[in-house]
Amino acid sequence: MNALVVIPTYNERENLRPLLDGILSHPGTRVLVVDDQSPDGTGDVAERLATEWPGRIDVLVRTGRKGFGRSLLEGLSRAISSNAELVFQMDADLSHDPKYLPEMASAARQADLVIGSRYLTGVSVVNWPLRRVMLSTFANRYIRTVTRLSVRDCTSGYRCWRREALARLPMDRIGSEGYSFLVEMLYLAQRAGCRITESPIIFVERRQGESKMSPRVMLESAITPWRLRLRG
Ligand SMILES: Nc1nc2c(ncn2[C@@H]2O[C@H](COP(=O)(O)OP(=O)(O)OP(=O)(O)O)[C@@H](O)[C@H]2O)c(=O)[nH]1
Ligand SMILES: [Mg+2]
Repeated sequence: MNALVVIPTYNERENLRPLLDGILSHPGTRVLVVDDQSPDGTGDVAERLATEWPGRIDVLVRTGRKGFGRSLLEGLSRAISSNAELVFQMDADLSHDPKYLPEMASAARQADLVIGSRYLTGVSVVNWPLRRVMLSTFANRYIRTVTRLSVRDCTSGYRCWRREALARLPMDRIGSEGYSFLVEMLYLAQRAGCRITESPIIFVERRQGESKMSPRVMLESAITPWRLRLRG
């Protein structure tokens, strides 16, 4: 595997070490941590880990406007100019288990984009209350209906791109900032004719740290599918 894993972080200090150890145990992987100057010192933990894994970890400390979408955009843009064959994106909160990296990488032999999917066989999530399951199921159905995306899990942040395919996307057109960023990227990928496939994962809800879900993010999630559809 020749892969770069991009991870946006905000207040994930407890989660970073087990996550990065898990990823880097796979040969041929490197990590780019994109931290928004987390007040809990996640950036310092990342720097320390970088000295323990020489040449395998880069830390990008952002100084501009904070945000999940902006951070991912900056990280992925940097990944495009790397020499990695595959570019992964994943969350830092241990919801995305690094054990799936090899499976997703092998699925990427036949695809430009592999989604680590929770919805291939029922709903594969651990520790979600029923209302969260219902919200996510509804959100995915809503997105698929409005945008006509064919992927089952449109909001998964665990993805593997072939770098050349990622480089072809018009990422400067992306208007979303929160988690809708994920839907918008998927939409661009489908429009660009990327071969998209899904690979099953079991998603585990975070134990440490806090969710960054806000009313503003929810509103953006409701509007984005319509914006994408109307823009065409
Ligand atoms: N750099 C950066 N990363 C962020 C920001 N907000 C969230 N993240 C990271 O993005 C990933 C996903 O965020 P989460 O808070 O886990 O979102 P979620 O999975 O919808 O919510 P939970 O159910 O609480 O896990 C995590 O790695 C976060 O640390 C941000 O403003 N800046
Ligand atoms: Mg999470």
